[in-house]
Amino acid sequence: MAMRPIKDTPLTRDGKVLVLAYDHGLEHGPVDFGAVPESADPDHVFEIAKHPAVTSLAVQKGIAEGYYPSYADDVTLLAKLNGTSNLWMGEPNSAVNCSVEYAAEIGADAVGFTLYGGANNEVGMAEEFREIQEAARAQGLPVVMWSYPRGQGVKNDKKPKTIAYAARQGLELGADVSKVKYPGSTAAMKDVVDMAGGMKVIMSGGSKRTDEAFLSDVKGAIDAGAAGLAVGRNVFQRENPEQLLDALEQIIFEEAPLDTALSQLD
Ligand code: FBP
Repeated sequence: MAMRPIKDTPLTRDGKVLVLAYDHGLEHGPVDFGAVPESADPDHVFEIAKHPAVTSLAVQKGIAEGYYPSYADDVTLLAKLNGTSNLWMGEPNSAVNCSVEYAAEIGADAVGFTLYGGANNEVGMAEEFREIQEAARAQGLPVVMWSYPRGQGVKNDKKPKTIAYAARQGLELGADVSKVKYPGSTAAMKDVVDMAGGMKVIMSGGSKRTDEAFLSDVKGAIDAGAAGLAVGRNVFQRENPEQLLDALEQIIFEEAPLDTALSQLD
């Protein structure tokens, strides 16, 4: 199936995507930096993002404003335009905290937006997405949807059919890339990709697990036709993130077998 024509740079390399996600300080809080304390320092993660496997770094506005100027020559910026904290205990919802125009002004090459399908405020988030998607088209910036069914309308957000629906929401609402949870197998991920009509689907990294467990999910997603991955904790919670990025580069860009990628790791 033909991929929809989004420009091959800056968000992609050879049509593939590896987003290094670093919005966890807002979304989850300091707990995500406990395993590797340096990871609380944005400079540490911007340095990791210079790895050639990383096609963009996703951050919130404040991190982009404060740190991106020093890395603009080496890192592609994906500005996350909405976000929420773990302190919020209501239905899943996400405040828009940056406009497309301001993101472009501070150097963004692409924009990202979380849609919680199934949440009480899904309608509001979808309307915000409309504004963002149309403004991004006007600026020529690709749009990545964090498509996460969650909330009162969703009994099980890991169900393959729910994840396929999430990818389809991205296609229907005009995203260039939808980032979805991995449904647990290559066959289920293939159904998700098939439902996306040629829009790029990328797998969400999830909480940190062993090298083998994580890379085998990534390999399963790539074998299913996913365009790549958005990953945070499985990279910055490792003592040697570069080594894991080497392995991801082999799986995503070189289509290497899992064993080959695993054999490079300590
Ligand atoms: P991870 O690879 O760490 O899961 O990061 C990807 C991401 O989408 C982040 O952008 C975001 O902060 C986080 O996952 C959301 O995780 P959760 O689904 O646990 O709220």
